[in-house]
Amino acid sequence: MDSQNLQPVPPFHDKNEETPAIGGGLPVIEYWAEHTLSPEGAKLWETLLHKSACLSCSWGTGGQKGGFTNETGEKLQRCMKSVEAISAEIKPAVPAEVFQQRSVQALQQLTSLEADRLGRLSFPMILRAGTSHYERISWQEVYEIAEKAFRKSPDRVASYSSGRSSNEAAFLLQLMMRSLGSNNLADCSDLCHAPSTFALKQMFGTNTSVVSLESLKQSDCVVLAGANSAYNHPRLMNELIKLRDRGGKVIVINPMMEIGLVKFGSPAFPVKSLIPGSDISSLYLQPIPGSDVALFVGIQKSLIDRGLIKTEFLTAHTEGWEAVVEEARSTSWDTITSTCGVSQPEIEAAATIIGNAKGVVFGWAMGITQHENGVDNVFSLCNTALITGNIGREGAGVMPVRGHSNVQGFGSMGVTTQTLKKGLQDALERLLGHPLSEVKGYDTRDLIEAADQDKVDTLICLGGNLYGANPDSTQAKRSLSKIDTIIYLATKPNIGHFHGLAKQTTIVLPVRNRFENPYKTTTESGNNFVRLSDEGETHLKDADLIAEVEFLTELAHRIHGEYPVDWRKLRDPKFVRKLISETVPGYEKLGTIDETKEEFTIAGRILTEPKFSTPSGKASLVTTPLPTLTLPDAQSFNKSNPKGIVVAIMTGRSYSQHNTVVYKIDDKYRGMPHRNCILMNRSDAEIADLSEHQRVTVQGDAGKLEQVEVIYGAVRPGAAVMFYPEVNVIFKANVETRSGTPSFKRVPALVHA
Ligand SMILES: Nc1nc2c(c(=O)[nH]1)N[C@H]1C(S)=C(S)[C@@H](COP(=O)(O)OP(=O)(O)OC[C@H]3O[C@@H](n4cnc5c(=O)[nH]c(N)nc54)[C@H](O)[C@@H]3O)O[C@H]1N2
Ligand SMILES: Nc1nc2c(c(=O)[nH]1)N[C@H]1C(S)=C(S)[C@@H](COP(=O)(O)OP(=O)(O)OC[C@H]3O[C@@H](n4cnc5c(=O)[nH]c(N)nc54)[C@H](O)[C@@H]3O)O[C@H]1N2
Ligand code: SF4
Ligand SMILES: [Mo]
Repeated sequence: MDSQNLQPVPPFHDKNEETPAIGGGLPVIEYWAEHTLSPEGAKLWETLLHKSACLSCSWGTGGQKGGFTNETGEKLQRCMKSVEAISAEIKPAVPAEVFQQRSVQALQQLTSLEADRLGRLSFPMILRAGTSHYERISWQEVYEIAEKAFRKSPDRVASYSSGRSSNEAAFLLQLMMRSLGSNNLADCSDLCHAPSTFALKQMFGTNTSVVSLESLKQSDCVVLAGANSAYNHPRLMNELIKLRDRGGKVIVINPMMEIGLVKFGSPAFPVKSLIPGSDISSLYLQPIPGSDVALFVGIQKSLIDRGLIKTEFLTAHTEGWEAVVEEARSTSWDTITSTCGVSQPEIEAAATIIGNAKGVVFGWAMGITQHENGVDNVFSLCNTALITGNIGREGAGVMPVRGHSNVQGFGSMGVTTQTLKKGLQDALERLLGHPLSEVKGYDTRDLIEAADQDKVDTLICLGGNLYGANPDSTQAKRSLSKIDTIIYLATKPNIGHFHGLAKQTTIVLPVRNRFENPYKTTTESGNNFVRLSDEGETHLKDADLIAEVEFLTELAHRIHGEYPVDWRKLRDPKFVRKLISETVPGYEKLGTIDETKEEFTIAGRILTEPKFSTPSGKASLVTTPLPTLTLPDAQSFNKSNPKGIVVAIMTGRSYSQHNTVVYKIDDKYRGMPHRNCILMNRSDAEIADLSEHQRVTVQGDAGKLEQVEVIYGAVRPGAAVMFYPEVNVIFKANVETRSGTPSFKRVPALVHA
């Protein structure tokens, strides 16, 4: 196969002058140099070389093979995001005077970046009702308050978690909650890949990627939909570069032309790639936000029309395929192209590549999941994999590209409100000595809604920023203020600690991060690989930090005594690992990892033959209705002065942030100079009589942002890009009903002068 690009440039490529010609490239090296040669450099190197898993994304790097090595033993696999994350963690402590002198009201004025730059949290603190300042508190009092707060009816206590903590902490959290009889285990994955988990379970009986890194290396085509991996999973780019080198093809599906998905300069290939950049996309399709189902049905139709589907495979190993094929056949090209905004020849070009490839891996992230029909999006993508027989063998499959470095581990450990895998549920019930509560727990959105209705008394947050991550910041703040007690465990202050305040008592507890724990911990990557992180030390002198496992076991002991386990013994996570190995299917090897140090791929996850964990052993295809995508008119936002243009905003990450934590204000790779920008197509701006750099108002259904700078960029007309968490103030939660995930990628808003 020749490796030429089918398109010289993507259709909507009209970028602004500030956008560089390639993603990655020299700025990455400059960042490395700037940080590793700075005064913090020594500590940074020490941490990079420490045997622990990278803090940042789910691609997974580091662990026992050392800081720069991936699971297949390849070197130079540590990216700049990793340096960014470490650099934020090795900052000095927030000086005690900051909290003595600044009232909470003053702290609320801080931006996300300013809150993070305060430094590391280093002592437990409390904000009591009727007071204005956080004050230091003893651990003794923390435990007393927490124990009392958890002695409530199980339906009125809840947890929220973010995927940076260890498997051990995650397992303990859910066991503590389920021992209470509560299933209220909200998790950041509810806002993220929950639609993938839901759809994969229904289709394949599994919750995660079925592709290993090894297997990805054998594919000759990758379809990357709704994922800006050049920024968010940079080491995945090395795999795409190598795939192009071996003659393979990459199809990118994204309404925005992300420069790093067109050409990427990777430091792993200093000579051939770093400066000139390597070609990534062979074909770049730019659908209307939220229309991926139509695009995939179009690809299926074209495959069917040209006899490129694998009927034998479908008959032998799947169910429900006839209806999917019939649906694609009977949907007209007009309906397809007008729904997704991609032309028939472009769709056919994609089908030709997929249909002729030897092995296709379909990868996706938030552009697919964060929609009102996110589950259908995943269904339609997986249907496409199935009808072409691209599953159940090496070099092919479906690969959700996950978020946080251990978000997938949280799911495996049972931190979820979705139905548990049978094996896990049975094991937990044996442990507890009775069936798990059948009450559906609160996922993240349910939690906010329940709190808003005064139904929650106590909340524990293991990391994250529940306030900042949710839509409708005004509602999030109001809801949290109706909860009596909130306990935040965190490494660093964030805007959630200042805005997400409880009615009576808000406690913020400083925890050790992954490379500072006094014991070993484990994490699970998006590729189903379990990594072991060594114990380490903190650089913070005189700090009163706690290890998450220590806090959770002590709290659980106070609440539950010795039921159903000896919690204090579990303070040594070696014993938690034993318990996990006996409870979580596929995790058997965790029981001996302390002796063997052997990191492993979780049993039963990677599909190398078409045998599925569904009741019938076959994969199910599911029909996917095409979405009807309309935007409200200007009048519905502004009755008196309906001027301007209504666009669908894709809210997400800038180049320099990790979720709600902002590291730098600009986004060099999209040419956006600061956070308060809206990137839009020039033609849309002109229709609305707006010009580049003009300051405008962006009005959503929950609020507005003012003085927003218009930046022209390579996004298709009708779509726009803005950054969270700031943008979360303007829109209400519009939730995908099966998974609970908000539609962050199609936020209708009026842009006007
Ligand atoms: N550096 C860094 N790395 C991270 C994170 C971070 O914040 N910073 N966050 C981590 C987490 S928790 C997550 S979940 C992942 C997120 O990783 P991504 O999902 O890659 O991140 P997003 O910024 O949400 O952007 C998704 C992409 O989807 C595209 N998109 C939007 N709408 C649509 C659509 O309707 N269809 C299609 N096909 N595409 C669409 C957007 O243009 C954007 O390029 O990254 C993880 N890694
Ligand atoms: N508009 C919009 N909103 C979104 C999204 C979007 O694309 N658009 N994306 C959504 C997605 S995909 C996600 S995953 C969520 C992210 O939501 P969250 O996971 O809730 O938020 P983060 O910003 O990742 O949380 C960062 C905080 O975690 C704490 N932390 C870091 N490391 C540790 C640790 O080791 N232990 C503990 N206890 N705490 C630690 C630090 O205090 C830090 O401030 O946001 C969602 N919200
Ligand atoms: S790709 Fe992800 S896991 Fe690998 S070094 Fe970069 S941030 Fe860390
Ligand atoms: Mo995420």
